[in-house]
Amino acid sequence: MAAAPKIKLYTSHLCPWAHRAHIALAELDLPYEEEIIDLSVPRTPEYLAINPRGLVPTISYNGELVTESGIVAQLLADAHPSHLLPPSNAEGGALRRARTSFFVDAYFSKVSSFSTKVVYGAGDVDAEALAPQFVEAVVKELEPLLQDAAPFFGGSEKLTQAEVLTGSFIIRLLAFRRAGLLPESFFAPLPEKAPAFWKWAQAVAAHPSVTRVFPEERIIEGTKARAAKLKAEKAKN
Ligand SMILES: N[C@@H](CCC(=O)N[C@@H](CS)C(=O)NCC(=O)O)C(=O)O
Repeated sequence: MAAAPKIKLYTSHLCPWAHRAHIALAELDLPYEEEIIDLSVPRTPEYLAINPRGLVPTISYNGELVTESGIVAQLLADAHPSHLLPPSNAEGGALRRARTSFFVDAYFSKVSSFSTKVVYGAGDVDAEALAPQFVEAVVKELEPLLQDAAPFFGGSEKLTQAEVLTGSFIIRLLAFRRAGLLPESFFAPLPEKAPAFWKWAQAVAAHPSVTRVFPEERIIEGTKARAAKLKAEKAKN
């Protein structure tokens, strides 16, 4: 067996993008060291030398620095072929990778903005007007792609790259509901109108690789603080 890679993850446990890397590492059972980057203060020159954009996550993989969560997750999946994502030269692999990418793209380009607007709009957006648009987007864009979920994407019993890339956002969606940051109107129609999505979302949010790094109270506190900051900045302009 090949030696385990030496991995260091520069992360914040509050960040959904960094959370993607944690989910992939958990699912691939890869040991890693982590360094927590405090996002509440300016980045140190040392961290800016590691990631000039100043964002988390960054991964050091056998000494090579890679940034951007989607690319970090891709590197991990490609370096460790597994149930997450087949190699492109495996039978059916290229098509499966395309289906996975399409699902992730559908979530981020067609669905996520409705909930994000409400959560970070700090009361300044009409949540009740956005809720039916969110539900409609879930029904139109995601529900058809989850018909064979078992309970994970593409008929998989185990998490896949689709969940690595969306799971941190799905678990937050449900946590924002519990915290009252998203109204019931976002969720009430889903069990009936998008039963496959609803079942999938519950399974994703309960999976140990998704819950492993998820300090819910701190995340809710941080989300409220960020929304308040954005509101104050808007009031100034
Ligand atoms: N496109 C980036 C986004 C990463 C990102 O926005 N990270 C946030 C935390 S969730 C960050 O590092 N923000 C720096 C800051 O707030 O100053 C990725 O996917 O890795």
